[in-house]
Amino acid sequence: SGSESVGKSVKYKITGIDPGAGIMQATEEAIKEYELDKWELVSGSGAAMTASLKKAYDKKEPIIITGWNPHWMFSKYDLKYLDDPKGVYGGAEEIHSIGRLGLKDDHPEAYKVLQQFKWEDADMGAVMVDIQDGEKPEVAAQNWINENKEKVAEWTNGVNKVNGDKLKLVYVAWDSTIASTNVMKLVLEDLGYDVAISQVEAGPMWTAVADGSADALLAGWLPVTHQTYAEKFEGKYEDIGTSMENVKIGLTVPEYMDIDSIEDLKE
Ligand code: PBE
Repeated sequence: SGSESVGKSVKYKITGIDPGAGIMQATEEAIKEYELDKWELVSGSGAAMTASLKKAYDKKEPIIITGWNPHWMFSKYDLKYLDDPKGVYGGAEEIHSIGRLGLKDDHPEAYKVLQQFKWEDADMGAVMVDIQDGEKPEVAAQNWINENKEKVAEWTNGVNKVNGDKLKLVYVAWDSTIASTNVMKLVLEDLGYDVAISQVEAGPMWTAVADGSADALLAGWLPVTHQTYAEKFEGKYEDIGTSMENVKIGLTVPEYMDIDSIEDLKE
């Protein structure tokens, strides 16, 4: 049957990203829930996954990846999410800005910016596409800021300038998070902060904010994607606000593949 050939054609492999990503935990869960006994989730990185996607896509070969929105791959390629009738990947997720305890008292101006920080899929997408097209992250971030002064003015509305206060943001090398973290770094620097951004893995990112060694992270995907981290560190961080609504994670395939649901992977 067609579905049987899908499994065989990809050697029963789902091409994933870094092991600490929430979407990896969700995919392990999906493998259990949908009884995909023959299937294996292969870990790697966001960059390795999109390289594999490009290779397969250029030859119209089958591939199954762990996808999410916002992501530039949806504007570069014709892709679709596989239906998830069991709801393992959740529904509409939100991106939360998560701060260390005490951030509001220590850096009230930065805290206020993070509280007022809200943008859309298309905004983050523009930064991501620019980076994907070869621009340095900080240049892509500055380009977006230059073109979106009104939006940035809303984030900084009523915020006073500071004088070189140090801040540390932690992030993971997910394309979406590289975009948001670079934009926020420049916005805070423009207000007078001295901002360090530090790239780590997902677990260490949450840990750094929970133990106070970093001030904030911008990629708290909730309620499902980072549920394990949010529960593990409950009471040790502050959920400052939501920067984006209606984001999504799920198994993703090129449109040319003849499957529509995770259930089609079963046999
Ligand atoms: N992501 C992008 C992350 C959160 C941001 C969907 C790859 C994750 O799965 O944890």
